[in-house]
Amino acid sequence: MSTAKITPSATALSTTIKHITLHPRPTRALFSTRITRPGIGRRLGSLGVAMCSKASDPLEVCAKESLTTPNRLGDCPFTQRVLLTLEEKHLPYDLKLIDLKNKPEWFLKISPEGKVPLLKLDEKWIPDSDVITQALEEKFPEPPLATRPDRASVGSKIFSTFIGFLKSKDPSDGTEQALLSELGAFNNYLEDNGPFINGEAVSAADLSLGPKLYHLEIALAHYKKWSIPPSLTYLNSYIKVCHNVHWKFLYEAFFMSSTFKSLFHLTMIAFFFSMLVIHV
Ligand SMILES: N[C@@H](CCC(=O)N[C@@H](CS)C(=O)NCC(=O)O)C(=O)O
Repeated sequence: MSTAKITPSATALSTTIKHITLHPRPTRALFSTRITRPGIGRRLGSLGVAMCSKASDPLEVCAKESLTTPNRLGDCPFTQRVLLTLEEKHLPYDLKLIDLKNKPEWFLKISPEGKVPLLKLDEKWIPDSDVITQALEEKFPEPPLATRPDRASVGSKIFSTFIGFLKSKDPSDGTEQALLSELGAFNNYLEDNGPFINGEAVSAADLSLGPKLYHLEIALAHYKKWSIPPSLTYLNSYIKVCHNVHWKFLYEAFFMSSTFKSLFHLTMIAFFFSMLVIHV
C-alpha cells in the first residue's frame, strides 16, 4: 500500500469575514494528511510532515482519483465537501484514492453502490457526504459547523438547476432562467444575511455549496461559454472567498504548480463529461 505524507496549508474556512475580507483565526491547527492508493504499490514522494492538532489517528477517506493523473485527487464535489469538513475540524485523514473507472474489489465490498466519498468511523465505512458530514459533526462537535435548521436548505437547488442547464440542448427551455433565478435568490439572501449562509461564520452548508459553485463556474464556462452575471455581486464575492480559501488548500496540498491547474481543469471537464453521459 503506498502512502504519501503531505502538508496542506491549513487554510480552513473557520473564519469570520465581511464579504471578501479574510480574518483567519490565529489558532490554526496543523494537521497531517496522507494519500494512500491501495493496490498500486507505488510510493508517492514525501512532501512533508505536519503535526496533528488532535491526538486521534488519521481517519480513512475513500476519495475520487483524478481521471487523468494517477495518484492525484479527483474533482468530486462530494468528496471535496468531506475533506473541507475534516479540514475545518482540524482532523487528520488518510486519503485512499479510488479509480472510479476500475473500482477495486475491496472498495466494492465496502461501497456496494461504488460511490465516493466513504469515511471510516468507529470501524464502519459510511457512504454519502450528507451522512458523513452529519456523523463528523456528532463525533467531533468542535468547532461546530452545523447550519441553522431554518437556513440549511439555502442554495440547495443551485446544483440541480445547474445540472439541468448543463444538460440542456434547447436554449429556450427555461433551464438557464431557472439557474439564474436560483443564483439571484441566493445573491439576495447573502446580501441580507451573509457573508456566509449561517451569517458571520462558515457552516456545513457553505462547505457543501462552495465546491459545487466552483464546478458550476468551470463547467458552464467550458460547455456553454456562460458565466455568472457580474451584477450578482454578493454571490461573486462569496464564490471568491470560497475559492480562495477552499481551493487554496486543495491546490497547495496536492499540486502547487500551474501545470496542475490545467490538469485539474481537464479532470473536471472529464467529470462533467461523465455526468452528461450518465444523465442523458
Ligand atoms: N449523494 C452522494 C453522491 C456521491 C457521488 O455521486 N459520487 C460520484 C463521484 S463525484 C461517484 O462516486 N460516482 C460513481 C462512479 O462514477 O462510478 C454523496 O453526497 O456523497
